[in-house]
Amino acid sequence: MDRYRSRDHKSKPREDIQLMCKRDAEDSWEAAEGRKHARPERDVSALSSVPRILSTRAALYERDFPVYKQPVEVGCFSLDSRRTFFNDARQLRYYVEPDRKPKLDLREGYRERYVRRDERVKENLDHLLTWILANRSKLPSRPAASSSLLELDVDIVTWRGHLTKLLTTPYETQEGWQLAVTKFGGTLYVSEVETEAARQSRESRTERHDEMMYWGYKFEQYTCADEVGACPNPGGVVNTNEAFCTVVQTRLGPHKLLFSGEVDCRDPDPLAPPAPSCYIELKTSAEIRMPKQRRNFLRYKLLKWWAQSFLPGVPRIIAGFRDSDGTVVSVETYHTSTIPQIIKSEYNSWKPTVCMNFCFDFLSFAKTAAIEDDPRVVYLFSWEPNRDVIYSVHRDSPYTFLPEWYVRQMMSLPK
Ligand code: 0WD
Ligand code: CA
Repeated sequence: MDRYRSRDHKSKPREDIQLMCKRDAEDSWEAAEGRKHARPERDVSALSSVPRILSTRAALYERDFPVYKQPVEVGCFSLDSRRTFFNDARQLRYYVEPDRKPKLDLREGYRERYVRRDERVKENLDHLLTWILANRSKLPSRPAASSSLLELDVDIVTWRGHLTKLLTTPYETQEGWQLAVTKFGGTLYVSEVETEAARQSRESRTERHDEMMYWGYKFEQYTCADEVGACPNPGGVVNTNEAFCTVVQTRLGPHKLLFSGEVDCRDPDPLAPPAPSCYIELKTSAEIRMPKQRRNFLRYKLLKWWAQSFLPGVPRIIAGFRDSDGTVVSVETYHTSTIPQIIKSEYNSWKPTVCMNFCFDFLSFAKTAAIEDDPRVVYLFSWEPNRDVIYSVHRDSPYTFLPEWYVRQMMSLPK
């Protein structure tokens, strides 16, 4: 079945795209073309053409850990309670350690003081694009090959959350994803498209689930203050429109990345290391009582927590463990860099190198697929658990996501 795949992954060139086993390939042809017949025969010539699919099988990505440069913060921005953009850190909050034996009621305020962001509004990359336009002069540029314009010297622009989904894909068994990719000025812009399944699950969310989503934000309110030295204000309103986002630059192998992620708070010590090392990610999770709960926590939750914080170089994750009534009864610090050691002893656990190599290969795959440099063209990459990544091409479709204001302003800056 490994007809097209080299067995010695370590000797493979890094840019190589993992080809798939025959059965996976056939499955995705059916999914992609929506038909069972007239499948093209594979022959040797297929090897030299652009790959049409990418396998997500973990075993294919067990190579050496790829080069991932220490992420550097190049800027930040804030979104206020009405989702208005500010090119500054006004929404950054400061961590305040809770008591040793806390009793934080996460349910308090759910009915009276909870303002939810409207999740039907799809913002795509818009806030990040606004930030790029406002900070163009600070970003590395390269002369464009075919015009008198300056291009961003970046290969990929996206949200951190989209990269997190890529990192966890080889181990994900529940939720698929769709990523829209547009090549513009030599840069690939990657923006998520809500899947039909995700839309249905959002629209049929139960009251209990909605309340549990609130718990994470309530924990932030108990542990964050607006100013250094101030106290948290658990009597205030929880408004999920508000956000502080860091913008970082880094490199994964040859892929130069510029991405942004929401940051919960920072170390209040003014002598703490510079961003992103002073940032802290806050999480809540159910108390661990049974071995099975511990196993699920290590296998699934810590994978997501690690991927999300490793990407932007956030070194600490502070977790509030809650009982079934939604009361935080203990608080634990996880160091992002030591999570791989915590999970290593688990049987059949996840591997950081698999996550990073899959992301690496997906970005290479996207670069070979998205050849046409046109803001109105979208290469739509789709993945469902137990399938390969497939893609389709769309011109002037509802998938187009780069706004006209961005394209126009990027094209109006001469060299
Ligand atoms: O409109 C959209 N479809 C999206 C908007 C998709 C992805 C992100 N965003 C927005 C988010 O609202 C956020 O402001 O982009 C910003 C940054 O996102 P990210 O950091 O790349 O996203 P991710 O790493 O998935 O989430 C980070 C935090 C979450 O923390 P937890 O601890 O739960 O992982 O951002 C928050 C949340 O606190 N967050 C959101 N808040 C409101 N609405 C959402 C959301 N849809 N997604 C994440
Ligand atoms: Ca968080």
